Amino acid sequence: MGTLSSKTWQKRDARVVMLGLDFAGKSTILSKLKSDKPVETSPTIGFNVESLETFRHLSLTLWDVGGQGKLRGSWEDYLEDTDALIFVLDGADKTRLPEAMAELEKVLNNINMTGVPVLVLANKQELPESLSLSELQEMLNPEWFSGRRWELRRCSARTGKGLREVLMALAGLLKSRDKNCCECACAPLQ
Ligand SMILES: Nc1nc2c(ncn2[C@@H]2O[C@H](COP(=O)(O)OP(=O)(O)OP(=O)(O)O)[C@@H](O)[C@H]2O)c(=O)[nH]1
Ligand SMILES: [Mg+2]
Repeated sequence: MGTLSSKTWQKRDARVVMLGLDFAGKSTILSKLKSDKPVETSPTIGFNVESLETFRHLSLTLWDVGGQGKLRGSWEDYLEDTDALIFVLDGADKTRLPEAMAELEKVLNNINMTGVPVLVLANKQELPESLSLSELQEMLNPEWFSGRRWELRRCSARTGKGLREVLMALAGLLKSRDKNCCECACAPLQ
């Protein structure tokens, strides 16, 4: 029988905050990650929080915060001691993407977000009108990501497509902040 070093068994807990405009699909993502069952959501007032056990002995506490305009003022209250941010876009709603990008910029400029890795998630990818990775990448200003690791990914919380990769990306972002990104369509900007 092989032996495993204590480091291998060491469990890591990470605090991850998920933000994005209302209707982007944050709560659907959280539910799908937790139970893999189809869910009906209603707009989140306040937050939902779940503990998730993932692979590589990584456990997450994932905070899903309501994204309606009147609630966004409270987003900064969730950013302290955050290990990673997931910012969810409705990748099929072109008209609201500029608003989403403006909110993302605000969050990234928060003092508590300095150096914090970011996963930008374009949800609803199964919809035919959803934007491609390259179209989305053009909307992201590289300067926002200076000094942090980040990835851009597409997923569908409805079908579950891409969600396993979301967890893998998160694990990678959390594991090493200085390792070069290799799995996403975009390179992290230093
Ligand atoms: N087509 C499609 N619809 C989705 C997907 N994910 C979520 N939705 C739908 O989008 C709507 C909003 O989803 P929520 O998860 O409640 O959105 P939210 O980001 O939590 O919204 P707030 O709580 O208001 O911030 C619901 O009708 C979901 O069923 C997806 O991948 N594809
Ligand atoms: Mg919600």
